[in-house]
Amino acid sequence: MIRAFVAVRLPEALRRRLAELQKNLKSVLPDVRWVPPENIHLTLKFLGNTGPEALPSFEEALSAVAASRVPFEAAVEGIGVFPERRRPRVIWAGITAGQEEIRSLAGAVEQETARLGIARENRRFHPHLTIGRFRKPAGGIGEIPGIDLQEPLGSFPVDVIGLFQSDLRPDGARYRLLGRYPLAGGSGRRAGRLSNHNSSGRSRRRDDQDR
Ligand code: 2AM
Repeated sequence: MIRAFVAVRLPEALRRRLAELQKNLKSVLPDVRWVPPENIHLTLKFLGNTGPEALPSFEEALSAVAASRVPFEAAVEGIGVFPERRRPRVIWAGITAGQEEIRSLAGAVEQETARLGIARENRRFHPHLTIGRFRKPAGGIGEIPGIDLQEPLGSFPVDVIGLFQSDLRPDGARYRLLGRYPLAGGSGRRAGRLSNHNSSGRSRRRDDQDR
């Protein structure tokens, strides 16, 4: 079985900025397992376990969704937690500009993958970049001293969606890019700048299983 998800990769400069943020947070949040910067991504849809024979239909669905969409830029700003400040489990960097476009893109991915038998999320989709996961319930994030929680962190182009495989290994999860689908601006409207993102890297095993 292949554990698969649909996500957008981040440019190197933004990853470096997020790594800096993680470094600053480390001293005040010792009980967080930080996602290796090369593994930080914007998840659009978690597909779960699927047989390899299903991949061509996912590829077809994703390229159809992407082909009809116009690229855009997403801004990353501030940090927050899931599920709530009182008992944080996941710490993330937020998305400001581009949030509605991401929601719409994720909605289209969800609709097309639902046709292929993938369960819909019952939670409202909240675009975010997971940067760490708490090992155990911790205090409120609003209490972190010396960190500007609303800091602008950069931006990234949403111009390609990726189909990823997550291999759970004893030393962490490894993400592998199975296919990339450029947002081709099918409506003929203004297209944003395009860039390529490579994929490789790992995150810790339990990171991948927490949500
Ligand atoms: P997140 O880190 O963006 O919050 C690959 O495992 C990605 O799929 C993870 O980055 C995680 O999203 C998301 N994911 C993992 N397990 C999940 C689950 N059970 N339900 C929903 N999303 C999940």
